[in-house]
Amino acid sequence: MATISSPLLVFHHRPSDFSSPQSLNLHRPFPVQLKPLPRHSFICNSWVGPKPAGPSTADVNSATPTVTVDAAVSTDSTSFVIRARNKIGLLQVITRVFKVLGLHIDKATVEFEGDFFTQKFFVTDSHGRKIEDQENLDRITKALLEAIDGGGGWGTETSVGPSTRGIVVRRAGLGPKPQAERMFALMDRFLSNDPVSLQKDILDHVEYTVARSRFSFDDFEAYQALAHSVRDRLIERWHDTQQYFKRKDPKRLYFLSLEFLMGRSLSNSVINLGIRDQCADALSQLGFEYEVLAEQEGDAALGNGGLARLSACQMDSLATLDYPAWGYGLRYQYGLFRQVILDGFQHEQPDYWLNFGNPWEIERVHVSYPVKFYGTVEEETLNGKSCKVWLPGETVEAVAYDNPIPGYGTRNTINLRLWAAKPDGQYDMESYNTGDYINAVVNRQRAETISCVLYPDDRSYQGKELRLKQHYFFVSASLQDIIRRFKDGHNNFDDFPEKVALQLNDTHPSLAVVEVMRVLVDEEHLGWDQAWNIVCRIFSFTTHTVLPEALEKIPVDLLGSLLPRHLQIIYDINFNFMEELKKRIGLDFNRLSQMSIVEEGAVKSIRMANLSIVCSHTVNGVSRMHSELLKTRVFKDFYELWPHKFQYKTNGVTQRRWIVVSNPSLCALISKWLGTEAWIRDIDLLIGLQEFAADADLHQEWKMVRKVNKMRLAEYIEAMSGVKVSLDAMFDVQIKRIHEYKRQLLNILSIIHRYDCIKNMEKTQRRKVVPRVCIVGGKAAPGYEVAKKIIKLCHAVAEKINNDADVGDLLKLIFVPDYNVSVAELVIPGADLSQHISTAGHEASGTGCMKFLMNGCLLLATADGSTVEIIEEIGEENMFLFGAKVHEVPALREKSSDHKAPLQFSHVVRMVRDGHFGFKDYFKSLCDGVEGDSDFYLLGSDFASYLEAQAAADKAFVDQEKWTQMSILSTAGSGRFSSDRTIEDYAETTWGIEPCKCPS
Ligand code: NBG
Repeated sequence: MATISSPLLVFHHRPSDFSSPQSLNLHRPFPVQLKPLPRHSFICNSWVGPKPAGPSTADVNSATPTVTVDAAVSTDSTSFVIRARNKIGLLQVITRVFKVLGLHIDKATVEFEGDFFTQKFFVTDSHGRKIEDQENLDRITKALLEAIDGGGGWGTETSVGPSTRGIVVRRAGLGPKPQAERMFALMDRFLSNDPVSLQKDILDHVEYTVARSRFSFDDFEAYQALAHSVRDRLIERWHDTQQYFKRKDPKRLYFLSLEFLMGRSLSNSVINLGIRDQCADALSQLGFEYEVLAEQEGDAALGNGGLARLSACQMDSLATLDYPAWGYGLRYQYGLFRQVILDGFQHEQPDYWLNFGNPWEIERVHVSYPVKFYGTVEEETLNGKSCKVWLPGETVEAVAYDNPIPGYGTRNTINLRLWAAKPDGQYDMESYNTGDYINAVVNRQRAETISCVLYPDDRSYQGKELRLKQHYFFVSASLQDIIRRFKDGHNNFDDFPEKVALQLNDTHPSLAVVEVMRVLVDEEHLGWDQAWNIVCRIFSFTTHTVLPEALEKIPVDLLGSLLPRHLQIIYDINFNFMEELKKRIGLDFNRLSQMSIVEEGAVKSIRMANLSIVCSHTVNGVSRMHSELLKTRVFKDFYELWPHKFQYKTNGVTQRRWIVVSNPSLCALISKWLGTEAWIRDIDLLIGLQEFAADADLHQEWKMVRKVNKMRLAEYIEAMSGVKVSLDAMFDVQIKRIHEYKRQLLNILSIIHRYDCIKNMEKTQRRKVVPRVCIVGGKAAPGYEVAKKIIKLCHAVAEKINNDADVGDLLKLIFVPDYNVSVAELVIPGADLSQHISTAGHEASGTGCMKFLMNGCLLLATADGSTVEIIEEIGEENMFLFGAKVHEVPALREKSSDHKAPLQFSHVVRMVRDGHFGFKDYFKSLCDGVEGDSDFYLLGSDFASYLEAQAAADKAFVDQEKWTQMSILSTAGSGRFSSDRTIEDYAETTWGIEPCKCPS
């Protein structure tokens, strides 16, 4: 139920205002709950005179609003009878229409009927006379209908009042009142983007938003003012897009994800709005540098890793490709922890990212919904039918924060709505009355903990109550919002699948399937079969992992206590599924129990992945290889049962963020050689670079761009670590979350090997060594001991190497602390070589590799995840491939340890064991984990081919022309890995949505 600003409800609270609408404060909304009032609570059914010729019986059940004129009912005024579905702010809009047309409302009445209301307005013209002229009556009726339907630009998503751009009624014959004309004149304009207007806006924000004087604002405050100026422009587009979507009413995609790694917004927004240069000019005339201000922004890190950054890329593509989409997520107060390194050890510090305000969000205090937890379920009889009623034990309020997401080269700006938990409006009078005021307030405040902190484990999900609460809180608020929006224009749930596609981003939002069942059956009173039929047509499910331990399971006891009705529904879904399955496969109990949604183990649990597969129409992996693994291993049984449900969608990343924003020099160079900027929207054009791959001029310019980026990175490294690195060295990068399967340890061991080789070389041999700067970065989950030891080992080895003057520039090892989106934007363009070296069959896709590829960085990789498809695009000869293939892995694991590891491997592990880098005891378990039979991730058996690939990279680097050609071909072949391609594929083959482009 929405808490909204509706004058309808003002009536509810203040019936005495009813006959005098002028006394209503239309601009100051009341935060009260909107719910269809039960019949017995009608507050104003004071019909005057005979009942007007109302809507026909056919219309009574129709969602279409009607406006009728009843001229006979009063001699002094004309009555307009409006029947419409009750929705947020509608009455405000209607009242505004009369006002704008210069009409007077003498009196009004309202009657509620379920979701509908019938409102009667007694109206006179500006001279206080009854309106009888038919032409005028028609105009008013038309204006009202347009306003109610949202077609005239009156209604907005949040009902903050009508927007006047594109308004229809102001040209009506009656003519608006002079005040309204003035308001239109002022609001009818868009903000201008010339430098002078931008300067004025920025300085206004310095003074009125940031509240600083002209003598006392610093770079950060200038950034804030700039951000607010950009945000104003985003809001204009956001409004227009939402109104347009509302008018067109297309099928919409709702992207449900618990994590979004948005990074910074300023640079991305000015690029997508096309005002980057204007902003830079405007600022430079004021004595500020755009780049310096952009650096002031902190990262929005509301996610862990690949999955979360993918969501952000996909939002960018959805907006750019004009899809009618909304994202939903949680507004964590603490994002992903900050990684601080002390003596080489990782420490976690809270990321209170909202400390300095967040200019990019719009707080919607009146868009809030109650979310229920705990309690009991009772059986009641309604209209002779028995139904379940959930009596919750706790209610928390979800408040919306909107984040506009602008598309590139389009006016479309979509919404990412994030929910924050707040105490609800119900007070525990008991504790207040007993005088325990402080405790009562403190208890209520606890509600906020739900959206307080992001869980920092990216792939192990223990059944934690707070985590489950977060999931349901998110799901419940989002669905209330989605269903409310659907009911605004539709009254038959059978149309729901025609209008709504719900995307489950991994299993975190899977409770949504159960929640939709609960709402349809318990609240909308649909039959089970009808509700189930709807559920099965709206959900699609993407899984982002191959690791069984990452598949969420929720203990039944926990679920039953927190969400008692949901557990019942899950049991019912499972019962029906098991019955269907028995008919298909017979009494194969082994298989039945493996496929069951309920796991009967030591801890009886709900398997969220099974639940999602059973209830979704499609299931997909995030690369071709991943999808194959799902079909043949992880969800084999389900694939055999429903082969048609399984799809593959190879991930992609947005070239706007990963080339245009983060590598402007490369962006300019590509546009120059392709003769167009069109590739920024149409990535397939990049292939055109192939033609120039051997062109000497391009080579020179390409090398220059790469050098500039390397210089930027070298400066950063020096500032951060004090280590000066040579620009002639190969910059070799591995940045990603630290995980055993991603094998950062393999990288570090090979660096030790390289160091050892250099140390043992003659002077003449050393001259042939290709100098390297090895850069490693990534966070370890706070409870993941092995990952933390890997970070420490990296520092210990770096300490030794970087301080060894004998080795000098031949080898350096740098750990980049606190790796995040902004760090990636700096590091990726400056990398020569990047490593994606997971054990084959473990990386679902990988998206970092795509960002490096687009930036012309060569890949050193295993044939895992999406790398397999990259090979197809650019050819094996343009990268350095090594290691066991996925089908070889099981046999290698069986092999006895003696056959696996080469001597060099044992030697470097021995160096660590012997304390060559100190911390002998601390590193012992790391060494034990890769030797003998415990080398699960096959570091030993891949070591030899890894060293060969490294040697091949060295060799290629010596021939700079060859290297540059490979680099150009990497960028040229990266088109397939744009999230634009992925999103188009989802839109067409999974969601069934079409572009809905807001006119410019
Ligand atoms: C990650 C996978 C990556 C994949 C991204 C995006 C999580 C939980 N999973 O291989 O490990 O590229 O998801 O799909 O972040």
